[in-house]
Amino acid sequence: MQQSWRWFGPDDKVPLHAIRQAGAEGVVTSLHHIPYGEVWSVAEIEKRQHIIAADAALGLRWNVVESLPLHERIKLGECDLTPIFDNYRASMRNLAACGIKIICYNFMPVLDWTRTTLHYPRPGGGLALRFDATAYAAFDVFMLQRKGAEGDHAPATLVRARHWFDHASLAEKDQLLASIMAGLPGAFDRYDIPALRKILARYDAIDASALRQNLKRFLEEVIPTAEDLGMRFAIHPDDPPRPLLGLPRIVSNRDDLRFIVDAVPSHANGITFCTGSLGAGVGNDVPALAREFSAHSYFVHLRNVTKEADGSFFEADHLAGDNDMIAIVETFLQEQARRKAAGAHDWRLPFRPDHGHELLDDVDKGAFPGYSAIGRLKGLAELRGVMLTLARAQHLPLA
Ligand code: DNO
Repeated sequence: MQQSWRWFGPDDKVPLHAIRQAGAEGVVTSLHHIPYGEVWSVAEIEKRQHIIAADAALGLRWNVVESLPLHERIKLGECDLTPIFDNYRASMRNLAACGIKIICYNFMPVLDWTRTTLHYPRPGGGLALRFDATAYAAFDVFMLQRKGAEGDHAPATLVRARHWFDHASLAEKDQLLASIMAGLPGAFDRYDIPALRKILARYDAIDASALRQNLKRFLEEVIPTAEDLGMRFAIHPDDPPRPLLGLPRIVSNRDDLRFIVDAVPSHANGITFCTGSLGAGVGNDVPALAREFSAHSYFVHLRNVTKEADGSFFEADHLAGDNDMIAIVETFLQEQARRKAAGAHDWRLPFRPDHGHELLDDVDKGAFPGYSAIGRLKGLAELRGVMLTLARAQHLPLA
């Protein structure tokens, strides 16, 4: 599998040479400075490519786009979307012209990944990302004061949430809002509470089936172009995989993934198999999902979570937590072997160690939440060990 590493561009506190030291060669990036919905020009794409490849000794190249973001209006299905789809296809053509063929995107309304704490202490002083059911309920019911929100939380959680809200300082409440908003790295839209209420209201009439139709429409607009260009689309699952703030989420479980791959059947229409996002879903058997959907997966995010009884979870070490990472990796190595045997030129599956704890000198370095240097280096090293061992034992091609 192609060892890759997410890099947020020249503003990323983790420099390119650190990627090489960690042992990755693929760089996963996005043009975060271009507003959603505008065209990515060849000049801007090449500029980023040149920065990545500037020091040839590092041997790095941009292999996956994460993400080519969707304008919110595509998810909302609002107004005339023709110019937005045209722009999206123009960006696709420009990326393909530069040799970049794998596009990761998501279809989460309003928010991307969502956590309530970015610095959850682990034994020894490492820091992890955490989603806490109590803090989330306090935000939803008492800070946002969303109509009907009480019904979306367990009674015992509501009692704890009320207590949290009554005792939290203003700074703690601000911190909670900032943590919830942190999942939009590099994005233009950051919401305060009034702005969040406004954007949520635009989704009032959109339930899960309407959102699914909007996703299907998007796929119908872009997948034929992707086929022509030899591109692979890879939708990222919802994180966490459940409705949030009353918003529907439609990339959360087996049925959702099935709907997506069947909505527009095509080798260009695939999945980013994110073990951490899917792994936070109580009903998701992630190794089984990997077996079922590996043939549709064009990009893999490897990380783990530990779930708690009330719906909270935190990000565990890459090889610890609730999901059997060894079994999952084995499935993807076998899928690579299958692709290679079938003669596919792009049989190597890019993966990245997704998120990492803040460890040792990571602390206070100001990297994007989840995207520390040492924490991810550790995750990648562990995963590489698993891959080498499995590949040798089962005579599977590695990369
Ligand atoms: C979290 C990431 C997501 C992902 C997007 C893809 O760290 O996995 O932010 O990049 O959802 O569009």
